[in-house]
Amino acid sequence: MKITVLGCGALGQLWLSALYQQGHDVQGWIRIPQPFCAVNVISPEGVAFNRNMPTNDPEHLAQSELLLVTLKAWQVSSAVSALMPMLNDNCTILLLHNGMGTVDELPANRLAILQGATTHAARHEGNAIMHVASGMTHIGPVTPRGAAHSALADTLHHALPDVAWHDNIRPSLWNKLAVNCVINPLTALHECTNGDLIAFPDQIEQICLEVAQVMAIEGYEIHSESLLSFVYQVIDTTAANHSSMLQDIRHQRHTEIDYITGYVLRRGRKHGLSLPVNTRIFEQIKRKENDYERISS
Ligand code: KPL
Repeated sequence: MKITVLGCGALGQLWLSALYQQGHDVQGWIRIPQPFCAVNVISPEGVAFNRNMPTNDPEHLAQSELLLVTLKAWQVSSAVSALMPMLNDNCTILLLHNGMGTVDELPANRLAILQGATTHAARHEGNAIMHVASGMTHIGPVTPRGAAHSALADTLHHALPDVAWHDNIRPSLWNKLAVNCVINPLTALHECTNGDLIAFPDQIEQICLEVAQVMAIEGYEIHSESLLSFVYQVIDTTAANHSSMLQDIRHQRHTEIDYITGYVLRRGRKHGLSLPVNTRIFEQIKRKENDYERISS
């Protein structure tokens, strides 16, 4: 399959290496064009993949059957909108990022768009990407034309298992969103690992209750206790992780808060819900972000 991977960070390199090793014709796409990008991934078993992969070939992009988007949520709409006119009608776009709401920011288009949520954990260590833990990727359509693309789950599963297809992906996206609403801002505010969050059960419960309220009013069958136990399960399985938001704050990068807690607040506001706990957390993260973004601008 001819594939372009947009974004060559940790998750992008993971997919580039996995798809290449599965025999796909794959290139990367990066913001500042270069003839190639160095892909250097160490598997959970310690096996290294090290190779220069081609990047930013417009002909390859025009013929791609899949555009796999591994950017941060806030980078998605401008980067994907810029590439859309160059894609062929049969190209499927798969968005893999934390949070929700990016698909609503894309211009009206003719393309099949899928979104996914993944639990693979990968992080930069020096020049290498450590694939710290294998995980599960759930994908499914977020535009009507996406519904016909379930076979893609098999293709991706062979490259980087496990991948599961969902005709209705939204419940999985909301469950992951709830996890990110708890773990990401709390680890950034308390400056702790995911596992250390068990010291803050009240905050965890209050965040979950509010997210469950929004989910229920949006029409998802949800019990706040099962959401809470799902969140604790992820806290447990990722206990040693430094969440992506904690890393973003530590490196003074823009965070994904607008698409995580911010998305829940926007949906809640639409239904007239006030969500005081998530509102306060959103403002605390924004304040941290604004502090360093103001200094650097
Ligand atoms: O998605 C994550 C992130 O850090 O962004 C979790 C699931 C919280 C794992 O750290």
